[in-house]
Amino acid sequence: MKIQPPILVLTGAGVSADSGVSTFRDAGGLWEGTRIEDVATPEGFARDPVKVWRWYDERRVQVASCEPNAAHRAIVEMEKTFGDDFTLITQNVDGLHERAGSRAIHRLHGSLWSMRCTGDGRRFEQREVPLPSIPPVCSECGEMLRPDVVWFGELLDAAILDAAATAAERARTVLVIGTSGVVYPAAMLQLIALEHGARVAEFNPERTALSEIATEYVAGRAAVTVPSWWNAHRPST
Ligand code: BJW
Repeated sequence: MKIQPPILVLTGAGVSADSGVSTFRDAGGLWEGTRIEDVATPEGFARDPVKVWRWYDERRVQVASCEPNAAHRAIVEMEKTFGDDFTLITQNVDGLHERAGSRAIHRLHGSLWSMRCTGDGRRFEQREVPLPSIPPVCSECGEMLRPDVVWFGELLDAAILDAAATAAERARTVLVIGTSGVVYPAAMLQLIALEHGARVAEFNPERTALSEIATEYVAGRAAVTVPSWWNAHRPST
């Protein structure tokens, strides 16, 4: 498959798996032994904010000890090569793309490193791990803070989603890396790109619904397959 700009890269938890960050739905993943309704819905947070905060803080501690891998770094090279003709859209909240050096990122599902006031909506960056107190409270109004992530049943930021949909419509080449593709509206983006005639390459050790309709399916771990694909397809200088 020839690489043609504009390029769009869509990533999910699998891109960080080789960094030691757990995925959600794989065996041994984050949700094994946990009820999704308890930790990934606003209702679960309303029922037991302390439990939810402990769960997120454990993830923050885990991710803080992980480093970006060769897939994250290859994506940075793509951005440097294609400039404005490159877009990265991630479902991940771990911040590893940013730590690798990616700059133009649309984060669909928020960030582990930001918290939001349940009273006035104010956002706070918080990188300290573990959190000094659980649940954290707003320094301005004293209300409880919540993780600044998007849970099931919540709307994604409209501007981010619009920008993502536009990038999917414009893209000629799309790389879909490490996502099960079962969560909407994120999973719609690869379908929009295909409908608009983009060539889509999927990178995943397991086949997904996308594998059947993608232009190319690359089996294997992202930290191996993505740099190797990029080396084979990067424009020669
Ligand atoms: C490797 C690897 C290696 C392993 N290398 N790969 C239309 C149809 C049906 C339902 C809906 C719909 N529209 C909306 C919905 C409802 C819902 C939804 O999608 N439900 C489905 C699950 C049925 N969506 C929503 O509620 C969204 N809101 C919304 O649409 O609002 C409007 C609305 C509301 C209600 C009704 C209708 C409309 C919000 C979704 C928010 C998702 N949030 C989460 C949590 C974020 C915070 C946190 O991180 O805790 O986002 S859920 C979780 O799933 C997280 C992830 O970003 C997301 C996707 O997971 P991902 O990244 O794909 O991970 P895994 O674990 O699933 O897969 C990992 C993959 O990696 C696997 O394939 C492995 O094989 C692979 N892998 N090792 C490469 N080394």
